[in-house]
Amino acid sequence: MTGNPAVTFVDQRAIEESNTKGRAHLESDYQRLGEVLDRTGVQIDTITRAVAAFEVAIPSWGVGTGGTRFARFPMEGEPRNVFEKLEDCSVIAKLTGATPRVSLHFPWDKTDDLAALKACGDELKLGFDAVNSNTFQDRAGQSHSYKFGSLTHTDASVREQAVAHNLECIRMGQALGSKALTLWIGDGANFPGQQNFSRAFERYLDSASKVYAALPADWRLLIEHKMYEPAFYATVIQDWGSSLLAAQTLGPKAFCLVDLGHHAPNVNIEMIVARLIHARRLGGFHFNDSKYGDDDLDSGSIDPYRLFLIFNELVDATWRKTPDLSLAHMLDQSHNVTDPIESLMTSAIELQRAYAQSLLVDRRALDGYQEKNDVLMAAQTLKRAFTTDVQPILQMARLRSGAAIDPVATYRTSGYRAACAARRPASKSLGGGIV
Ligand code: LRH
Ligand code: MN
Repeated sequence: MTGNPAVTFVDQRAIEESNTKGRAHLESDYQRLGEVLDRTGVQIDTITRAVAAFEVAIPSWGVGTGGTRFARFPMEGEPRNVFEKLEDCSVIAKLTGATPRVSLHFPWDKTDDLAALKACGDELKLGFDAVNSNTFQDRAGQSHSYKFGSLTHTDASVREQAVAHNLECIRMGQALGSKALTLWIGDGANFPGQQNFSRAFERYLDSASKVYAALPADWRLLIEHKMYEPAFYATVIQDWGSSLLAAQTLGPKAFCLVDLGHHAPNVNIEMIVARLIHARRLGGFHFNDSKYGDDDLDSGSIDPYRLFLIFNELVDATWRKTPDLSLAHMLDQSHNVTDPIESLMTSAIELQRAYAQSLLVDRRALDGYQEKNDVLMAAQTLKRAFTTDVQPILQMARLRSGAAIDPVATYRTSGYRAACAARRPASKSLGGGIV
């Protein structure tokens, strides 16, 4: 791994050097916030420890420049294979201290040498979170097309091909130490009449039960619903209801994964989260933000209050002692106009911000206001937490875990991107598409 810019350009020395500049201001900001929170009975170090323990997985497909169906504008030093993607992920992990695992996508990250990939992860201190299958694209040499669906295709041989691919993903994930398979399929219809909704759902359950049966004992299946795209009239797993029905039908290892961008604008996602927690079937998230469709924008960049309200439901569930709530937090974003490393770092931090603010909610007071229908004070109790500037807590959590007080400044000073540009010839592909 010598000459690996992730190791040479972004090392502990570079981080400590940049932290020296910001440490003094941070300590006084932190002390001041500590005094303010102390007045409300909150120990600032308790929040900082919780934030430092918060982890979110990086999508391997997010470190390359993303695009739309119209175009993709590659940037210099793009990762060309899964090994270079891991290098970039390790830079994000070192500078934020919050992203120790990577979520891979097959066959985009397929390699013949899984042992080398595992060794690369170990060398870069990266683990492997949920693996993602892909039966929404055809690839060279594939016997059957997924044009009219995959796990729900009317042709059994196409369904078998899709099931086999998912079993292959489980096998590869096992070799890497992953413990979950994220199952998102684009199957659906573009026109009324094109598909029988019930038969398609039954075919889904039948195929998914074969994938479920292949899950190792300690694995989970994360079912990801999506309102539309690539199907533009009906999607087989279109909403949380279809996902929950499927999870409850498949078995106790099946859970629902909530991708924030997979809902119509203004849908109350925090309510969906509360319902899936009630059903004991909330398995995890694909965090991003959006204004219109599945825009896959940076988390917290459009509607940070919505992100806060989602974390508020998670913290409230813990407050209400909801049993065995273990969630797979992952980012799922497409970076079309920013440096993906910078976007993924700031997005991980926006999740920590929403989490820290949710921990500041005075839940005893909130319970009281809700019981007494003191609507205004109930709403104000949430707003007070959301409007608390927790920046010193986020920075102190990074400083205390050996990460960078200011990850973006440290990254830019490191010259990592330029080093990658010198080492990784620019990719020629200008076509459209998310990767
Ligand atoms: C579908 C999705 C899914 C991934 C893909 C890259 O929109 O959110 O999670 O497989 O994006
Ligand atoms: Mn997703």
